[in-house]
Amino acid sequence: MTPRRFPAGFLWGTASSSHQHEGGNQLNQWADWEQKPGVIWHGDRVGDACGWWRELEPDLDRACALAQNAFRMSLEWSRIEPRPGEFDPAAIGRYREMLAAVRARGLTPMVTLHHFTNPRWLEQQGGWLNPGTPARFGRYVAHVLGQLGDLCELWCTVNEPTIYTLMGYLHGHWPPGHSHMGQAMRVLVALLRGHAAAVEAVHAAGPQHRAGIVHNLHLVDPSTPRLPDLLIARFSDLLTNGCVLSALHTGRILPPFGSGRTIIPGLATSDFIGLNYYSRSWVAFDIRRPREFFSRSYTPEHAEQSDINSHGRSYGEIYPEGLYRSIKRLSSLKLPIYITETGLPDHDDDQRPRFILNHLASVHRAIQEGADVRGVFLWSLVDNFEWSEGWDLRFGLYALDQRTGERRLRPSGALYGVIARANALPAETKKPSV
Ligand code: IFM
Repeated sequence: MTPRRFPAGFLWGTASSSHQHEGGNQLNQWADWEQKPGVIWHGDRVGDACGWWRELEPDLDRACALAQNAFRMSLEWSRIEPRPGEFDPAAIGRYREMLAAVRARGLTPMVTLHHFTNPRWLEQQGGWLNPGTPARFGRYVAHVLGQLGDLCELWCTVNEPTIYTLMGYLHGHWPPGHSHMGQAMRVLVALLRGHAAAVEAVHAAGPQHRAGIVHNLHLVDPSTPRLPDLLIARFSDLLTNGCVLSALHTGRILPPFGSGRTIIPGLATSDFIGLNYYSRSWVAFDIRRPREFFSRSYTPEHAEQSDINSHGRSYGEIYPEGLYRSIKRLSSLKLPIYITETGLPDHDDDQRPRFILNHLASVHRAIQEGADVRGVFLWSLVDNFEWSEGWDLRFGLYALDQRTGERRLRPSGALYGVIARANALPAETKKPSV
């Protein structure tokens, strides 16, 4: 057997976000949220996170030691625009240093413009429920491109709009802690408007710049082939994936989010799509659950599952075939695809090596069949602050001891380095079962 090669110039990286990795920021809505008792597992705090606001370089060197050639990070809106319309040159200066350090190491930067956090002042004005927010975001992005556009060309506009909406406005596990379907729909549409405004600002900065949204494609499969289960799975998929994907394709917002005639100018002008893939859910029709649209979502016990979260359930089923299916589905958008995140919480690293091999085999298979996948970014280089799950879920290729700041390379990290260096999967890797 020959090794399975990836295309020349394929990007191998890891993904991160400002709030989860930088530390020491008191300016966004999460800094307020973590003061509330009981909202974060074990009462954890983000604290110094991975310390990147002070010093990013040693972790970039670790990325290079794993033969990486790309690095995805996000910018913290609350640091750059701490008061409405007032931009902080010191924050821009720090991001210039960080991006210069990324580039100096031969890593291609990919920068996310909105990764779940809002400046406190924006949140106090209603966040993404405020009709002015998409345009404000567009102005912020134009400022960023003016200040940092010489250091990066690949821009992710909004990270996982469906997850932001679900967690903050339906489940209420994230700020602002609401549970309101009408608000959730408005927020999702506002994030899509924000994406369109950001694409426009990125494009205005020059033809070398490329912009795309990052969608978390959470697969939803019916528990049986019976009609009620099929229909409920279809409906869940529309809410979870279809609404965003069709909007990107047509520029229109489908019912129930819009009238179908709601057109967002610029929505369908992305240059690429970012795919975050982690897991899938199964759904069954359940007449006893009207508040959940008569659906029961679950992971079968026989499925292989990753570490347990604060609700006593696993973070999700480990299902490599789902990445192949997700790439095939996104290919219909006819845009280049970046796997902007995939990964799993696995404290003792006994699942991650196989996870990496099998998920990359899925990527390779899709590419062989013609999918235009340009790169993969694993979540994440170092253990980091996992939002309402705090510090218990460990996604890092490097384990982090928060007390000492010490990093320890996990075997899965070393394996990822071997694959990136070869730009190929080792020959002996078994294909994931279908
Ligand atoms: O940590 C998150 C990240 O912020 C967005 N995508 C999923 C990751 C793991 O849950």
